[in-house]
Amino acid sequence: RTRVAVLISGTGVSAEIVVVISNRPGVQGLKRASLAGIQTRVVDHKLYGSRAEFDGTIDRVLEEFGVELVCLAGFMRILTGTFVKKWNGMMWWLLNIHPSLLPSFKGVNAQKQALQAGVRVAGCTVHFVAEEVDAGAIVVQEAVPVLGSDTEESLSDRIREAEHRAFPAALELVASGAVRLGEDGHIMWKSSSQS
Ligand code: 3YE
Repeated sequence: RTRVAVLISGTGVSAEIVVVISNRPGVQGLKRASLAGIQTRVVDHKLYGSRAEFDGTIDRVLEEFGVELVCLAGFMRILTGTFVKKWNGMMWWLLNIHPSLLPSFKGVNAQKQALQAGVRVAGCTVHFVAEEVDAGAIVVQEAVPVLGSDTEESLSDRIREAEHRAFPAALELVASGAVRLGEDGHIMWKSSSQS
């Protein structure tokens, strides 16, 4: 089975995980991981003088745990090109979940952006991490309706439920080898697993 690490900044998500790493101490996702018997580490970005040192420390924790697949699940830091190149190469994989149907509404407050744009369909996207934020190859998307009565909170809740299905689905596709990142940065589907 593929050894998975999850990086969080808040509540995180559930999966088959060898370590959960947070850049914020004391967040709910760390408590949930501990309760589930999963090892946790805090790498507090505030204690590092540069992004390279912060990413270097995360890199060492991932190596220590023999991680093969890294999931960014509500992790709010931009990763350096060096880190992305190593972990999103041919040997290891780096996935992010974003609360919009990319390429719409990149960046922070995607749900608020969707409400302000007046779209009737929102959703989430699991993508391979490229150096450019929220621009990597898409693995899974799930759509949800936007209701006339929606607030940022109610829409975020609906999108989060979709995320809890989309992230495990994407993990399975990547860990099983059904889908991989091609040399050109595009998705490659193993023949017959196209869905
Ligand atoms: N890094 C790269 N490419 C990606 N990180 C994430 C996705 C992704 C990535 O596709 N290279 C907003 C982060 C956006 C932001 O400006 N963050 C600040 C810190 C803000 C805070 O700590 O609250 C920063 O300086 O990094 C994960 C999602 C990133 C979301």
